[in-house]
Amino acid sequence: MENIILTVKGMTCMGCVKSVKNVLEPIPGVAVVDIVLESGQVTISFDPAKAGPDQFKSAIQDAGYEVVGNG
Ligand code: 9UX
Repeated sequence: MENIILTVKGMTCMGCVKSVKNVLEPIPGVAVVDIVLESGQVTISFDPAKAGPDQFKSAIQDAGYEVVGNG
């Protein structure tokens, strides 16, 4: 298992947090998604053999939020 932290812009309430969680959690290989609303930090624990950062970024962007960086 590997961890990545993405910084996401545009989440303004816990509903947004839930929306982002809901698009990431079903991705095969994703084990844990932890989101801090205030900082926009999205921590994803995943199996690198099955999923990766590009896929996470696309899913977040498709949900209507902006990925502004790693870490
Ligand atoms: Mo909260 Mo996010 O009511 O788009 S869900 S602002």
